[in-house]
Amino acid sequence: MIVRRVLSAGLLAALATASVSACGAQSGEQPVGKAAAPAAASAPATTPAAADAAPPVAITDPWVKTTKKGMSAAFGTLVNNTDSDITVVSGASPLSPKIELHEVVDAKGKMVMRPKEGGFVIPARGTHQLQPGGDHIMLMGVTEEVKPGAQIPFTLTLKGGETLEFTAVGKDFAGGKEDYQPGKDMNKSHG
Ligand SMILES: [Cu+2]
Repeated sequence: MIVRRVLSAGLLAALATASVSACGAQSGEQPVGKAAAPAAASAPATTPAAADAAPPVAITDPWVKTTKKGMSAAFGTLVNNTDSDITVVSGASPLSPKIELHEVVDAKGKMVMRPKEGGFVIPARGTHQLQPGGDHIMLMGVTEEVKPGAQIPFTLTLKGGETLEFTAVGKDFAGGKEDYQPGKDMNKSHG
């Protein structure tokens, strides 16, 4: 009996030693694990499965310029996650019965905005910026005041008939006072 107890104690000691060794080995392997992690994290972005999971088109940081009523504009960064160009042909929002896709052009030294012929083209695997002084979603007749933080739903329609729905946030913006100047391009053809 006594001998067996001694043996048991010896086994326990051996097991304890083995555990410590195992812990030491694990912590020693950690740098390898950390090195492997970024590779594993970046891998999904290039796999077909992840590409299928990503929405074909999206918009990041969408916002609407605050206004009492009348005209305003919505901005954001359009993102194309596909291998083909995507064209946005129209926009809609309950905030404004009439919405146009606008660009800002230099007309004899004066920046004016006008409907963008053909809509917004988002290049394959690229982005298209909508920003003050550039392309924007023009709200022609805002029906209610847009305050900072307001949540405004929008729907953009793509050339193929698909839609992109998003919510833009009301945001104060002092600049971007482009003159609205109906030009020759201003007709019913795109309405
Ligand atoms: Cu405009």
